[in-house]
Amino acid sequence: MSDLLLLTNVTDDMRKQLAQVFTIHKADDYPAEKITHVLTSGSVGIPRATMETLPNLKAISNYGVGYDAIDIDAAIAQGVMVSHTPNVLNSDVATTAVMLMLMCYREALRDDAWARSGDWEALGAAPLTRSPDNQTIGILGLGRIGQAIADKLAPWNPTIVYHSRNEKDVAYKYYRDVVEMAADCDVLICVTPGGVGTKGIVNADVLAALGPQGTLVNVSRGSVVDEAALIEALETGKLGWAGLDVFETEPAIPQALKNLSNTVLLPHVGSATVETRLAMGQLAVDNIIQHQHDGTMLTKVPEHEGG
Ligand code: 8YV
Repeated sequence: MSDLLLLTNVTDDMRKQLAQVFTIHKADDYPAEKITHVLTSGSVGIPRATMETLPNLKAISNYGVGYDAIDIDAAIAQGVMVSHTPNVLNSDVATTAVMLMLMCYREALRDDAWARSGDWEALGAAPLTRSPDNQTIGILGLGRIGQAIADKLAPWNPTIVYHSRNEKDVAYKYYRDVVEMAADCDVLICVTPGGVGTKGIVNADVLAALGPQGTLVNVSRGSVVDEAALIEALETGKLGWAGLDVFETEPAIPQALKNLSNTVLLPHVGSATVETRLAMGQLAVDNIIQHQHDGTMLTKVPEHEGG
């Protein structure tokens, strides 16, 4: 049996399948020279330094679509194949993005509190909210999840625009410049991969361009948004609202974001439904078991294809 280093929590069923093929080791005690396979998650990844202590490592299966916590260049240089779990989570992450946008527009948290607290009886009707209909919505990173978000938004009759590294063959308007796009948008939805290439791409200028009536939604990685600039913009009214599922130093969330009434905060649950986590877990297991059998993986990261 080959030796697998397990760096993330898995379900009993995943563990059972893995145990048929691998001797499973946990992060606190493993024989470095024997490890050939690693299973980790999007938020844990594997530090480059750890990877370098595993001389016989051949494959890493990432239980998540985002793999910015894995140093892909170092993995490829070490001859390690890396897989992730694309597609199976598109729908639920897109739902999370739409939900955050709607919660901001319709002040769902404020009005829930209004109903629970007795304010309705004491003060009367809650103040009016804004309609999410007919808005211009910018998608930052029009990949598979970005497209799913655009599709799910259709009933609200939006004008969809986008920024990606490269222009795509789609009907939506493309912006090369993120500030220019933000200036034309009511909502900016971040769904671009994390990592050095996108760090702080949503900066103070982008937030100011989005403006006092603007809404930021982030379901990608906390690193994509300059969080200090975001807090300043929300506190001073330069930006209207923010719906956030991810944070720069999660699970820690700055107290300032918690104190604001124009934020909706979620604990990185974009893909966290029973159905989707089952599908992601199965794909992560299938990838690592297939590699053990024949040296291939079902859903290798695009860098292996030179992408
Ligand atoms: C998971 C994610 O929460 O897939 C991703 O990239 O961010 C989420 O779906 C993450 O993989 C859990 O570690």
